[in-house]
Amino acid sequence: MKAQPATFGLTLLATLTLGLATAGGLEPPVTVPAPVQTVPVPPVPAQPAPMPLRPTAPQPLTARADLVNPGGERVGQATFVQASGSHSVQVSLEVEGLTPGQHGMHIHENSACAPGIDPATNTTVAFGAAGGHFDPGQSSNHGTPTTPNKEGHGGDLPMLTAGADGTARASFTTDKISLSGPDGSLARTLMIHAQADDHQSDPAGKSGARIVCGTLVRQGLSLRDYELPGAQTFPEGVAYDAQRGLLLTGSSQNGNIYAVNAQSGEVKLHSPGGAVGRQAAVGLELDPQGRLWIAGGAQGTVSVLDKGGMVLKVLETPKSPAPFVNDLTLAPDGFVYVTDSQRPVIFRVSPDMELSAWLDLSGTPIQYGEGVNLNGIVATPDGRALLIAQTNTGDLWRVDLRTKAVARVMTGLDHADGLWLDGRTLYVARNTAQVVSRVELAADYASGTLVAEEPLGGLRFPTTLTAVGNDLVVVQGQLNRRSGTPETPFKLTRFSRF
Ligand SMILES: [Cu+2]
Repeated sequence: MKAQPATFGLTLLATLTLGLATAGGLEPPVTVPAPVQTVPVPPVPAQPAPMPLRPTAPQPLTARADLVNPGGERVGQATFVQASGSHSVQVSLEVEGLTPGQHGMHIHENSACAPGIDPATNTTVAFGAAGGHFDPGQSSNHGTPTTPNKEGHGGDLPMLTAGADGTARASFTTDKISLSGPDGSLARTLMIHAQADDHQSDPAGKSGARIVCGTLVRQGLSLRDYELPGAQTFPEGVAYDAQRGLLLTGSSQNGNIYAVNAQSGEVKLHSPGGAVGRQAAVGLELDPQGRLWIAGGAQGTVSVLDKGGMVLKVLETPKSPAPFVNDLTLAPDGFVYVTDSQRPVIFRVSPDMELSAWLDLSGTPIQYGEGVNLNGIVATPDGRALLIAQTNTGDLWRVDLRTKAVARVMTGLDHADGLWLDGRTLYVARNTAQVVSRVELAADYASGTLVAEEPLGGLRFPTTLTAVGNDLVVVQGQLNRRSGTPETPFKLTRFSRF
C-alpha cells in the first residue's frame, strides 16, 4: 500500500508506522519401538574454514537431510530437488526403525536437531531446538499438506507410513515448501513424529514426540559462516576494512559494533553500544581514513567512529516523531548520503561533518508508503548517481547527483534491503525473500536486469552485504524474529560471487 505523496518540505513530519521487516503419499512394519527419550545429540560440528570457496552450484537446487534419532544414530536420508524455474520440490526419503503405521512429518523452522524447550510444555524435549513448524505464510495454523501457506503451516507435509519392518519410503512433490525464496526450507529441519497427524490440531496435529530429525543441507555449495556473540544481536550492517582484514558489523538491538577477523573468524567487541545516539546500529560505511559511519535507525542519528572504535561525532537529523535512518554511502564527491526509511528525504553529510537535508523526495517519483521505504544506498563509481532500494515496493531508484533527477531503474526486487555495487553488477540482499539477487546494470545505471537469485545455504532475513576480496559476505539479520526467538549464533556468511 502506498501513502499519498508527502506534502511537507524538509520539516519531516512523517508518522508512518515502522514495519521493519521487515504433498504426496507413502507406504510401510514390525515392532521396533523408536526411542523417544531426551538424549543429548552430539553438537553439529562448527564449520571449519573451507577456503577457497567454490562457486555456487548450477540449477537444479538440491538438498539432503541425514536423518537421525534422538540418540544421534543415523536412521535414514531425505533428498530434495527443485527444478530450474520451479517452486515445487521433489522429496524422496527412506527411514528405518519406526513403529509400523502413520507418522506426522513436517518442516520445522530452525536448523538444529538438538534437544530444546517445547514451548507448549516448557520442558526440554528431543529435537526441541528445531523450533515449531515452518510457517512462511504466518498462518499460525496447522493444516493439511495442501492447505495454502497463508492458511496453514508451510511445513505441513504428507504423513509417512512405516511398514511392518519399521521402514518407510516416500516420494512426493510439494509446493508447500521451496528451496529458494520466501518459502525457502534450506537449513531448516525435516521432522518425523511418533504418531499420526490429524492435519488439524494446533500446533502439530497431535502427532506426539519428535523421533527423527535431519537438517536440509544445500548440495554443491561451500560457504563459510562467521558466528557472532549474543542471543539478541540482530546484526544489520556490515563493512570490510581490507587493511586490517576486519569485517565490522553492528547490532540493530543494542548498537554494539563487532570486529570479525575475516581470516580466523575471531570476533571482538569493537565499540560497545549504548552511548548517546548509539542504542542501535544499522547501515555501516567505512571511509578511506578507516572511520566507521553508522546509521542509527529510529534514533535518527548518524554516528562516526574513529579507527579504534571511539566516537568522533554523533550527527542528529531534524526532530521527528518517527525517524528511521537506515543506510549510508560515501560518494566520490566526498559526501556521505543517507537514507531514511520513514521520512521522504535524503540527507547528506559534508566532508567537514555537517548534516543537511539534501533532497526532498516529495514531488519525485518515489512515493513513501507503509513499511520500510528507501533503504540500501550505493554511489555509482562514475560519481554520477546514487542507487537506492525501496524495500516495500521492490523498486530500485537512480538519483542523479548533479541534477537530483529521480528515475526508476527497475522493479521486482521485493524486500530489497542492502546493496553492494561492483562496477555494473549490483548484489541485493532481499530480507524476507531470503535471497541475494544479482542485477546487471546498463552503463548509465538507468536500467537493470535481474539475472540470478541465490538462497545460498538458506538465508535468515539477509539485510546487506559487502565484499572481501573476490567473495561476498552477507548478514543474516533475523530481524523478522525480534518478537520471537532467533536462532543463535547469529551469522555473517561468506560466499563466492555468482
Ligand atoms: Cu512437526
